[in-house]
Amino acid sequence: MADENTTNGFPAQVISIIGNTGMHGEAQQVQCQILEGRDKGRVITRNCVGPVRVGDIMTLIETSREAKKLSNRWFKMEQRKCSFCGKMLEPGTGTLYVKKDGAAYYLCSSKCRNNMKLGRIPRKVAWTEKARTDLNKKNWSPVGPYQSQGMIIMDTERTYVMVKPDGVARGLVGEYISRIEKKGLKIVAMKMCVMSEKDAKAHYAEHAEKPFFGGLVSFITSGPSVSMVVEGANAVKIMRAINGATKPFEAAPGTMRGDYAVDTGRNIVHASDSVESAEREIGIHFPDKSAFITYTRADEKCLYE
Ligand code: IDP
Ligand code: MG
Repeated sequence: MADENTTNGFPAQVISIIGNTGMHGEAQQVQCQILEGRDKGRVITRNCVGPVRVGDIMTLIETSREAKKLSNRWFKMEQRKCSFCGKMLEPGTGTLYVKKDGAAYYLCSSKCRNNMKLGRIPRKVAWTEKARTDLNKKNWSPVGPYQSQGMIIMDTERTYVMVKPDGVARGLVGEYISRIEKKGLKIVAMKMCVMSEKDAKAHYAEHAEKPFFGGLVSFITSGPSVSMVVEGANAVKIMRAINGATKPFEAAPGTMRGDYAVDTGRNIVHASDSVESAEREIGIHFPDKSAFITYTRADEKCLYE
């Protein structure tokens, strides 16, 4: 299924193992953060065949056009060398160190680690001054040994959604969360706050020139709102569909706005309009990565094929 001709992949790091699919006993669902390329920083969920550990760096490889249509992608593990001595690492050996900025170093043994910390000159590879400084600053952490392989099948995305102050005031938070949960999407971060003017202006920056901008910012900051990050396959499009059209008189019955709103300026909920907007908006409202919680829903096996 993978197209060998399209190998210009980019790396993604496994940040958590979120469940076993039960296939071959080795298959597992992992959450990865993309480290480079146009999707840098994006967190994705993949089913991996083969043993994969937290901290593994995998290369995301675009698949053939046919497979792309199905939004399928495959992962391939990178070949790794010890960052100190340059020796090829056998699968299942070595330790991966990951810096806070995502840079990854592999060390084959504690001897190499000590040598590196002591600032010794490696025999075979150029250990850069920057990397040595990074290591001495201790702003990195070991994330365990790695093993090879990893083939990835399913695409997951995150979106930012909000119950606006009118929705909160009208007691519609529970209704909205209920719809998200029943649909099968996963809430991975949630907070109630009164949005600051700065965040509101950043959030609605695309509307800065519109006549309703001032009113929009003052309304969105006028009382508590509930912000969430929602995850799942096609989460962005699904949440837009759950919300309904911007103008409530155009919103279909069965959508939040179709069921509960009348006026465009009081349309109770928000959802990012694209993956790019979602990333931007998540960055504004959830700048702290520790706000995200990884867990498995009991019904995930029924939700995804
Ligand atoms: P969206 O929320 O469906 O993404 P946008 O066009 O991005 O819709 O507009 C952002 C928000 O600005 C809307 O949800 C609505 O609250 C408000 N808004 C949009 N158009 C108008 C308008 O013509 N008058 C008043 N408020 C508006
Ligand atoms: Mg919008």
